[in-house]
Amino acid sequence: MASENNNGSGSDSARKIALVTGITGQDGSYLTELLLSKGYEVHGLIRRSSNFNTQRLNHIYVDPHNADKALMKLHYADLTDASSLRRWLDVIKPDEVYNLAAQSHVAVSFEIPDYTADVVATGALRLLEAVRSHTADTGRAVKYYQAGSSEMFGATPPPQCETTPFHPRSPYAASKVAAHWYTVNYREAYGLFACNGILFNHESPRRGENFVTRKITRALGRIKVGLQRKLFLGNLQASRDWGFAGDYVEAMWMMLQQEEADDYVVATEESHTVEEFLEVSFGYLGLNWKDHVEIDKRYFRPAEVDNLKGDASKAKEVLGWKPKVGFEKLVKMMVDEDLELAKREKVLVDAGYMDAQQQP
Ligand code: NDP
Ligand code: GDR
Repeated sequence: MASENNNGSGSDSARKIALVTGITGQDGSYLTELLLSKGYEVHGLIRRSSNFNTQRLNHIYVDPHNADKALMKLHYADLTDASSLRRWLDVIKPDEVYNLAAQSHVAVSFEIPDYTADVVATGALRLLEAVRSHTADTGRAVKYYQAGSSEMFGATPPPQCETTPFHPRSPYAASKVAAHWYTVNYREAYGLFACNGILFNHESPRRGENFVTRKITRALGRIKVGLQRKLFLGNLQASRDWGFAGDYVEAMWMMLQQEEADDYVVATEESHTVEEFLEVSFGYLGLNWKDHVEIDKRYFRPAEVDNLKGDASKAKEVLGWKPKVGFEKLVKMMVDEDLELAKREKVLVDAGYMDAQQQP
């Protein structure tokens, strides 16, 4: 699906142009929908993969040969490749850059710490430097959004707001702290319009299947239709402030529409344990999670973040942002979609087109 040519913006209209890294991820797909609905031309950087990695964008994609309607364009690049970042900035000439790309799995960051730091921390620095040098050479103004995380607060107890000290508990979280301070530094040193969104966990039916919420709802759908019996999980007592990804990408956009660049916490201000997520989701389908869940020590982390609960007062007051989807609605949205997915899988399994294997 990615463009093989140097087909940059080529647009001579008054449309705003956005450049999104991590466009194939959960947030990238929601942000692209939002920006297209606001009349933007959206350019996404995608990395080369042996399989297509654009499933979350299939419903948005328009063949680039249909030039008038194809307002989302994809280009190969990588946050580990500085030259590709600078080149696409020069070609696309964006008004806004959203840096969403990351090795975003906390547990996996303990397995591949070096790579995680390269993409999450140094990758952000590469992109900031590309934006800085592009603006210096061209005199253009470019606004930059950095996808920061509540994981940066780590061991610091809730409620967590913009002034709460960071105490990261994983290579991923430490890398996000570095990216946060690189962003602040480029704002202070070069006057770049650069914002950090410190977003608490946000989920959706498009969430990656090895994050705990989606792992639960995916397994639950399959258990309900008889394709799976057991679900193996780690620490059920961790507490998270879970919101809906569709709400959170609006906050990203709002940050870049302000007069001044600043940093904002984005959260629902409610926290629930993994066990509560199990209660509500299994209860919704009339099942008891205790009949299906087993604890597997493999899913415990070398250092855990016990309790995250944000204070989003600043985003509410300054941006006028507030979440529309609460915890129960989010859980039900995810369960409904994954039940439908499991029913479709069941048809394929019954017809012999697919194995009834458990999800990893
Ligand atoms: P995902 O894991 O769903 O998406 C990550 C994206 O980054 C994917 O498009 C992925 O590509 C891309 N990517 C990974 N490595 C590279 C690389 N080396 N070069 C270029 N692109 C790369 O994350 P989310 O959408 O959930 O999150 C978006 C951002 O927000 C991330 O930075 C995450 O750390 C951060 N964040 C997320 C929160 C959440 O709760 N969802 C909360 C706070 C922060 P591919 O599809 O090929 O894998
Ligand atoms: P998190 O999300 O680490 O908060 O990072 P995840 O869903 O992976 O874990 C949440 C909590 O659930 C516990 N847990 C399990 N987690 C997973 N993945 N798998 C399990 O089987 C399991 N069992 C229990 C975890 O220990 C943890 O306490 C997410 C990512 O999107 C980051 O990129 C983002 O920055 C933060 O949210 C905010």
